[in-house]
Amino acid sequence: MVFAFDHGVEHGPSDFPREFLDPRKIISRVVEGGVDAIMMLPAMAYQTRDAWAGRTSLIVKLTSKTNLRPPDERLRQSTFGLFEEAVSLGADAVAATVYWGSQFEDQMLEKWFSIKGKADLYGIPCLQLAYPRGPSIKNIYDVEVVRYGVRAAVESGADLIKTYYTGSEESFREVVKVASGIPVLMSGGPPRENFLEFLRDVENVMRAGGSGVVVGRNVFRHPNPEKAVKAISAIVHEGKTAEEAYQLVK
Ligand code: FBP
Repeated sequence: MVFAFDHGVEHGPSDFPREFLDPRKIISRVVEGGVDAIMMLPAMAYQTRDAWAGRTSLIVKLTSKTNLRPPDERLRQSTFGLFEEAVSLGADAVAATVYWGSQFEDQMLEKWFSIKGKADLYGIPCLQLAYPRGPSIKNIYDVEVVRYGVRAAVESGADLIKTYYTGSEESFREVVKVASGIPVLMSGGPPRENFLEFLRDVENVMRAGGSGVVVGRNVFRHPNPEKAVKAISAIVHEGKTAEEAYQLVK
């Protein structure tokens, strides 16, 4: 159960409830909830190290983009840190996004392979945020395009794949199948009004053979982030149903 915390760049600070504008506050809360790892950009990982180091695992994400860019340019991720920074931070894994279907796919792949090449030398796993997104893609949650992105992630050497939930256990099983053994994690997505519904998605992902989830907004926008982490972890690690896990947030 990974906590995603790159939103300050990807979406801007308006994503965060005011009490969490100090990143240490939310990081301490999710650590308290027992999160398995936090995925963040290198500078944020460095600045908040007192809140997470020695208490949870770290996935350093090395690419990002802002939504301040013109819409077309948002289909490109830029380098957001050096691989060596991730190593010096003690990263357990590194991550980078590829928008499969973007007109900038080739540039993101160059970054991906540069990171992957170094990560292989150090024996550090590489998580790919494999998001189908581009001018020809009408529905980014369509099972066929998600499968295509996941297959491309496998063939580009991803050790772990984070991608969109396709809306049902049955369709996500097809996504997991195409990963042929590479762990697939669900990307959290926009915050849900009904947390039980979000937990049902997590349950479906796990029943479909998914390996876990990487969640940001549905945790840091939850009124009780520690309990949200505990509930999600109960499904991921203990095989609890969504209804059982929901009792933990009450
Ligand atoms: P969420 O659980 O908040 O969706 O976080 C997952 C994530 O992939 C983050 O890593 C990233 O900041 C964001 O979603 C990307 O959002 P968008 O889909 O708007 O580009």
